[in-house]
Amino acid sequence: MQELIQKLAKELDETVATGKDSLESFRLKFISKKGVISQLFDEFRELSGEEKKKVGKALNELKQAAEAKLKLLQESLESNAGEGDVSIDFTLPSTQNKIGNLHPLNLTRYKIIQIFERLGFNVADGPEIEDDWHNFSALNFPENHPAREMQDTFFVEKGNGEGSQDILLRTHTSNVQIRLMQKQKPPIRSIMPGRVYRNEAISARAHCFFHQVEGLYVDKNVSFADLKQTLYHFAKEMYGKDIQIRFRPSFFPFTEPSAEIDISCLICHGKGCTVCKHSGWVEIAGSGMVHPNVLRNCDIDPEEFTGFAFGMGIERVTQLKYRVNDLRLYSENDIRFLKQFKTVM
Ligand code: 2NL
Repeated sequence: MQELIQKLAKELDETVATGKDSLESFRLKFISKKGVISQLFDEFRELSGEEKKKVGKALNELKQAAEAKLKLLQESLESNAGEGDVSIDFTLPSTQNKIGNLHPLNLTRYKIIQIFERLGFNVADGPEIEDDWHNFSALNFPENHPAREMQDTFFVEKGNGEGSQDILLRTHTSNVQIRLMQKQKPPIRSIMPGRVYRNEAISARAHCFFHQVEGLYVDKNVSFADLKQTLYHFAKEMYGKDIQIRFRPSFFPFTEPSAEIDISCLICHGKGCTVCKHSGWVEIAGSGMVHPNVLRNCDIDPEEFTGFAFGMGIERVTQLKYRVNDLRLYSENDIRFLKQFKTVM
């Protein structure tokens, strides 16, 4: 029995607990009613007086040592809680950082800005909530123009018709050009990208907000030839050198003469398809020579200076470049749509 006590004392000494399970098996083996120490006490009771003297002390020491060890193991396990218990599998693949990409409208906007910056245009910005004068009157819109109706424009505040003006969500970025011409005299060569608002029912082809880039070049001797060459250069940079463009006479209150700009259809290369409605051409921008009244409204003498201006929809330019066939996709935040532009640029 003495030998067994010694052997158990050694084993007890060497025990380390690596978790709740090993602590429990230690308890079962040494401390519990059916454990080895309890068994030894049963056997001890059967021994003769002489023999009891020999092993009694050692057996009591073993029991105390076992109880002390259990306490020690419990404490060390508690202080390591959350560490010793958690097993980390270093062979698992790491969590991937998902890298996003630019929104297609931003891709197009940056591309447009890049093209015009190389031609010496800078970027100007202005308010989206605007007064009637900067959005309509200064741009030579007549008093009764339909764009000034509630059906077409979102009004924020109604003016009283005397001192105060209507306040509205801008319907184009031309308000920025007006503000620029008021504070900066020619030469002016700027583009104005930004969000604009129209009171439209939302569908695949119309939305109540969209994005525009307008451009303005005012200086001495700016001609329609400058306008044509600038936009031809833009079309080639945007869609490739084989693109063709054409100017169609049009009307805007703020330009005279005015022209709509078409590019040759990128889908069918002029043969005729549903995108170009079998005409071979698709509209990309509006343009013209700045109306003398607009220059006068900004205190620029139309006898001394002339200018051209143009405006294009960023959604439209994007649609033709990447064949997006529904305007709503741009603002639905559907990741399946957005991530398709990852490889662009
Ligand atoms: C279109 C047409 C256009 C302009 C915008 C402009 C601005 C000033 C003076 C004269 Cl301050 N013109 N902007 C000129 C012609 C067309 O936009 O269809 N945009 C999507």
